[in-house]
Amino acid sequence: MLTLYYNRFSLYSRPVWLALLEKNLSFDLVSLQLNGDQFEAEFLAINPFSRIPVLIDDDLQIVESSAILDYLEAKYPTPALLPTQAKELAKVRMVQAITINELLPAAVGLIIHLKNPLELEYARQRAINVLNFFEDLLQELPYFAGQFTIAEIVAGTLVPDLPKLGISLELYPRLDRWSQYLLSRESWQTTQANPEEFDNFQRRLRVLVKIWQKRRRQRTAIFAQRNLQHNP
Ligand SMILES: N[C@@H](CCC(=O)N[C@@H](CS)C(=O)NCC(=O)O)C(=O)O
Repeated sequence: MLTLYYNRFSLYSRPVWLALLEKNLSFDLVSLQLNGDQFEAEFLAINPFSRIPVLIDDDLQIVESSAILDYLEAKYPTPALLPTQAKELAKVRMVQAITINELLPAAVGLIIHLKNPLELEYARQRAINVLNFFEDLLQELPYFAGQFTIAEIVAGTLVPDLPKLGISLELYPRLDRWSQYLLSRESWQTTQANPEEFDNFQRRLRVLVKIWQKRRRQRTAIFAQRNLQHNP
């Protein structure tokens, strides 16, 4: 049996949740609040890096969202969420990495830097840079790689929400059409937050990010201290 440790609003967890739904797998969900429960010993035994998602498959514990997505693809290849053609695979991996490395930090910046105009503008520019790139890459195709893939699953958890963060998709008609289509899929309807939930999530994230950074610094200091005691 598959078990996914997640949070409904976690931008890293949602692609895994979507992949499980798109592949029609049965699975259990265990929700973490991320208000400190990720630092409890019980969860650290599952992921010592104190992050979600984690997928458990019998005696196997998999951390890191990309590793989980690859595992699901290899173990449950139908329906396929990765293309086999070199060019199409490159497109999927580009969209996946750019979403995680560029768009996700930009979206977090748009949420947490409300009172810092310089940081806010940087986050806006970063998001716009990604949108321009994705609009070109999508061409007139329904999906980035011609078929529904992990590119949709990963970028599709963020791009459709950008208007709620003040970045309209009007200038990106291909991405806008693509987003509307994804939002109509059953798996998106199951996992998508409604506007009120999304507002609450933004408020919560502003507080949580500070708690996570503080707790992580404290844990690092404790490890360093222990290390010093064992190796003076
Ligand atoms: N590289 C990891 C990142 C996971 C991650 O940062 N997850 C966030 C939730 S979206 C988390 O668990 N944060 C808790 C924390 O930082 O303490 C992955 O791809 O799975």
